[in-house]
Amino acid sequence: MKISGFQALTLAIPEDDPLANMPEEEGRKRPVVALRLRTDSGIEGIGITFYGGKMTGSLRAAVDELSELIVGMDPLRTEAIAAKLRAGTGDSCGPGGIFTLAQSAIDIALWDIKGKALDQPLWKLLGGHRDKVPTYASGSLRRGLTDNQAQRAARILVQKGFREMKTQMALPGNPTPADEIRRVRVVREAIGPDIKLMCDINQRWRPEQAIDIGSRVEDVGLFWLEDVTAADDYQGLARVTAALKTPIAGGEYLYGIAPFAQMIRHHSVDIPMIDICRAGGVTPWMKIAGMAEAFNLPVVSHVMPEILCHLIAACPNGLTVEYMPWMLALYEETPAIEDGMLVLPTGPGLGLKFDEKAIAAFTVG
Ligand code: SMN
Ligand code: MG
Repeated sequence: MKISGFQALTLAIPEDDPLANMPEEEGRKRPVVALRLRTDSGIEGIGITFYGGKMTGSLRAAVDELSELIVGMDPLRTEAIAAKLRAGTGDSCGPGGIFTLAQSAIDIALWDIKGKALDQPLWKLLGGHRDKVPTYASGSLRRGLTDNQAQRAARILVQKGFREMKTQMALPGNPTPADEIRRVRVVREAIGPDIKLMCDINQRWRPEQAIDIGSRVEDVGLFWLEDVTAADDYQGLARVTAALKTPIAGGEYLYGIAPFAQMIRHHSVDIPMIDICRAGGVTPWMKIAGMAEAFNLPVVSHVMPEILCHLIAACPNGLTVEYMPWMLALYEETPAIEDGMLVLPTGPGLGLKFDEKAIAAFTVG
């Protein structure tokens, strides 16, 4: 089998909140780059990547340029293709950034092709540890909401059957520690003691703030506190991780494989979170998960549950899938949630088909 061609598309997806209907800003769109990778056997693989803001045009150009390089290659040889991509940039595109983001769309599409060629769903090809995985609602309980809105949204998520959900601290404006603490307490109050609650800081605290506020919310029983300080401050993160009983998660901002070795070596986090786009695709994502497994650490996914459910289900140390619904509208069907668990698809590859009407409506270039 050979790669015979490709089509990349730039899409703008409405930024709605299908889980709790609490959109941040009505009418705003989220830019992503979609890829169809075609083969001479008629099998087509799909991939996605995104920046989230400006430079989406540059990312699209990178996906086009890198995809051109691999036409004629065997799509099953993912490592040979990775080497070709790196060589194609003169081996000097840096360890991360736009290269790994673009590579990710290609690598995801290659694994979709592998699954389709072997007529097996991706989660089985990668190890098939489980056919159902825990999942948590994400994207609704944002820091910009009022306490009341956050409580209302949290109750909606519980009513919808979610057993796990993520909120945020590092509130906008000039919050006092008391304001921060109040937010997680009111959300906990709304959902009761049995729902797993995570909280994301998105790198907005200093280590000292994280230790101060984190220690004052230990009794809330957070399942994890995420990205409490700058993602590459491995020692600062380690200080927070050592100081708090609450598990610390982080890693979504790291590019490629090697930074995770630093993060793990410094005991910076209890729970590595791996972003597939920044990692560079399925192949490096699984390598990072294996590295964490060797250090007795669980791993969690970041966004795109329709794709990441395969990876979390495949590995023995996959903890839970972030159910961030941003891109679900791109597909005809996405994995169902039953009793708070994501049910893995049985179709080959990713088990996803683009909804062509939606794709046409979202295409901007
Ligand atoms: C997040 C950050 C950037 C894009 C999407 C989501 C957030 C999360 O940190 O973990 O959900
Ligand atoms: Mg996060």
